[in-house]
Amino acid sequence: METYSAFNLLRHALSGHRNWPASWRSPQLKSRYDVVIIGGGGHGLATAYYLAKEHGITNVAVLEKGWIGGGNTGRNTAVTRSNYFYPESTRFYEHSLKRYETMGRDLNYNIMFSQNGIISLATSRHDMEIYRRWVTSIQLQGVDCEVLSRDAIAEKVPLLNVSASARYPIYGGFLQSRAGISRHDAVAWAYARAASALGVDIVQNCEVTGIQVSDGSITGVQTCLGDIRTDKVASAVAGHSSLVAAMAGVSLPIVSQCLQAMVTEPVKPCFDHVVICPAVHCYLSQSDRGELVIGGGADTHPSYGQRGSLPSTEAVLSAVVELYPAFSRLKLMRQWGGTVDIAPDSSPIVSTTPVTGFYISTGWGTGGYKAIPAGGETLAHTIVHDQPHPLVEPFSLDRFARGRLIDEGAAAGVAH
Ligand code: FAD
Ligand code: PYC
Repeated sequence: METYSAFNLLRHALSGHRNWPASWRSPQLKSRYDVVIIGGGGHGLATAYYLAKEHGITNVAVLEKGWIGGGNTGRNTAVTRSNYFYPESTRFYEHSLKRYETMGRDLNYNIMFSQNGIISLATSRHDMEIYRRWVTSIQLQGVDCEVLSRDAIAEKVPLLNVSASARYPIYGGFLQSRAGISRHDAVAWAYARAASALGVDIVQNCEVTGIQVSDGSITGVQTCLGDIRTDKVASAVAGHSSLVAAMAGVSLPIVSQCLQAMVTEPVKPCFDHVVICPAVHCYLSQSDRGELVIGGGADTHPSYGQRGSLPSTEAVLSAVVELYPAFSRLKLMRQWGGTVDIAPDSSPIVSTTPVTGFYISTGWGTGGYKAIPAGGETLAHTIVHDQPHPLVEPFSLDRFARGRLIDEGAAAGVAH
């Protein structure tokens, strides 16, 4: 397997980019694996990588019904941050953010991670009160975060309408400066290449159609390419989690909804940070290509559609032009959607299940891109030990029976 080196880059550039080798193998499906992972998004691929890298388990298949990274991993807006409200969430997402900070080196892949910071806007005095407590809670975890005055925000985001007569008056906000954005496809490709190099089979166009359970334990899966025997199956299928878990007889408290995003025509650099305004459900960043990347809230009805409704598009764009009047002159170039998996407390579920050998990674909702490294690492540990990794012990499925919910509705605020 070829790695990216200056020499190879030059060699392929001079030979017209015609002979790039495949980054991962296209293996034949085997009839038996030690672990089968359903879903070739970031979480499935990262789990496979950590199984091989950290635990030496390489007889692993990642089965993807479409193409890898074709689900939410290739459809998100790549915001990566750890400014969550509850300590267990901040701890988990901070671990993930640290993994993002070294991912380029760890996987020898340029994921184009720009840590330009995220600013959350307050549009009322009450928002500011909450933000002050929120920042204190984050700082107590040793994570970078600071309250910003309205003037400080005006300086950092000059195109924001901070006038007192604005429809959404700005009272201030808070900043996490280590937050950032990266190239989402690169994260999927980096994990795929590294996992494949360690022996993991990544099989695309392979839909799982059934899960075999005998006496409460996993015995295999059925796929459109044939049956596989295995004792361990992990589901990492985002918005399709309830459907896949039902194949094993497991019921999940997950609602699938469409979340959309859109980009404008490219313009010169004018927007340095990710800026999020939870009160009006809208966030923006500027891509390296110059496009403004815009997103908002999920559609309010459950759906497996990957397009998003026009009322949601209209709501987010009307908020954008109120907050940034200059952007009303930009043309919208593209819009798309993904099916997100939302748990009642807006927190993830990384867990064993009542079926022995069946594990789930779901509930990532509108915020699981940032969680890919930590999600993969902790799910791999959970699969190997049949016990949750300490970082995800609070995020087990049984929390819904125990009533130990971790309500991150506010921290996931812009989109849930
Ligand atoms: P996915 O990437 O969706 O992968 C699941 C895979 O499972 C899919 O490829 C699918 O084809 C496959 N699959 C499904 N059923 C089967 C089957 N039966 N057999 C085989 N394969 C199957 N998160 C952030 O942190 N920051 C953001 O800025 C952000 N913005 C977002 C914006 C949008 C518009 C959307 C839609 C999401 C956003 N998210 C964001 C959320 C984030 O994208 C997801 O939480 C994350 O990508 C989930 O990764 P995953 O690997 O679990 O799922
Ligand atoms: O999780 O930070 C996030 C996010 C921002 C936009 C969508 N999700």
